[in-house]
Amino acid sequence: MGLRNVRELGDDILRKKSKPVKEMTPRLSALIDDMFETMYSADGVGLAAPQVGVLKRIVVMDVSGERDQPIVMINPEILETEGEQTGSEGCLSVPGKHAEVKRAQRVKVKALDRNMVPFELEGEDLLARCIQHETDHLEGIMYVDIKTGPLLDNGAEEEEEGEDGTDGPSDQ
Ligand code: GNR
Ligand code: NI
Repeated sequence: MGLRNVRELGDDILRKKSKPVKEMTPRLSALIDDMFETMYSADGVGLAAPQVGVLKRIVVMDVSGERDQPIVMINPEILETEGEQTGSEGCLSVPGKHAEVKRAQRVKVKALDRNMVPFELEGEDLLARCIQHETDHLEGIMYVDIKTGPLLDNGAEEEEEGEDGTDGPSDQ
C-alpha cells in the first residue's frame, strides 16, 4: 500500500490515451489499492490511472462521502447518456481550482471489476459526472478543455482546511 504522486496539469502524461487492461496482475491490484488510498487521502471522489502516471484504463471512484462505496472500473465504456447537468467540477490534477462543466445527467457504463468480471452501472448527478470526468482522463481530456465557465480558485477555507476537518488559521 502507498500513496502515489498525482500528476498535475501541464504534465504530458495527462494528455495521452490510456491502454486497455488485458489481465489482472498483482502489480495492477496493488495499483488499484494505492489509487483508492491516494483518492481518499486527497478527499477526491474519483481517480484515473493516468493521474498517477500509469497509462492504463483503470478508474476508482467513491461518491458516497462515507468512503464505503468503492467502485473500480477497468476498460469502462459509456453505453448511453441522457439529459444534461451543469455544475461545479474539480480535479486532483488541477489543485485548488474549479469550474462549471456541462455533462450528461445520467449515464450507463459497462466495465470490468477488479476481478475482470463485467458489470454495468447506471449513475446520475455526481456519479454520472464522475464517470464522465474519469472516462475523459483515459482519453487525455481534462475538464478545463470543456468547461463552460471561468476557472475559479477554491475558497481559502477549503484550501486551509486541516486533515482533521477543522478550519485552518483564521485571517483575523
Ligand atoms: O475529487 C473530484 N471531484 C469531482 C467533482 C466533480 C466532478 C468530478 C470530480 S472528480 C475529482 C477527482 C479527480 O480528479 N478525478 O479524476
Ligand atoms: Ni480529474
